[in-house]
Amino acid sequence: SNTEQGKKLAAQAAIEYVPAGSIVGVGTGSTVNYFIDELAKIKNRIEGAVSSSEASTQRLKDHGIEVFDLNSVDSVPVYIDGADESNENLQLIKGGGGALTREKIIAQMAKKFVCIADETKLVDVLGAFPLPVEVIPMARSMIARELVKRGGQPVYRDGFVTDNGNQILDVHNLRIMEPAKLETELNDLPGVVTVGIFALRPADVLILGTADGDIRKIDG
Ligand code: DER
Repeated sequence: SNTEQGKKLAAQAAIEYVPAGSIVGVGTGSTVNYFIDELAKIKNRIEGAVSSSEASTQRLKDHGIEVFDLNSVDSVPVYIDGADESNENLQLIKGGGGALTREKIIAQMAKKFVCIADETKLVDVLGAFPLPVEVIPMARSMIARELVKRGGQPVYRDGFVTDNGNQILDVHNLRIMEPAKLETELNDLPGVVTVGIFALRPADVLILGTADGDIRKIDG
């Protein structure tokens, strides 16, 4: 499909941001899976990777790429990850794949966060994609009520447990006009582990693959 083509193009273009000899930060999702396959072609030029999910870790290992514990590195030169939505300011909605917490941890460490996506992910206003919020199980209903107060329609991702043993609320019906403000507000609620808004630390570069076979780059 056109979006798969766009994802692959963006993933291929991201390789140029990988410094030789580096430990590469790797995100999660179908677009990142294309990136991992591209990274494997240059694996003798890199030291290894740090990963935001068990799924990406397994894929990297299957390609013979060494995966390091994040605690064993003191910096991450580049982090490559997808997004569910991005606005023009490279503020993102992430977490569709449920890996938002570890993704946000590595993004925080990364010197350069390169987001890869097909062009359909670029939107004017964030929120058409339901906002993932990772929560401590006992706080789920309390946080859901807080989200309703803010105009959201939270849906429990029933049966899903994150790599960290927590649960996810997907919040529908939000139009996020001030992403950093909402991220900060929700961060402060007891029981919220991670908010799938990446605005306080947005991407540095957004690479979009288009349906007609081009790529478009937006610098933060
Ligand atoms: O869950 C995530 O944050 C993923 O990065 C997601 O936002 C993008 O997944 P996709 O590349 O499969 O669309």
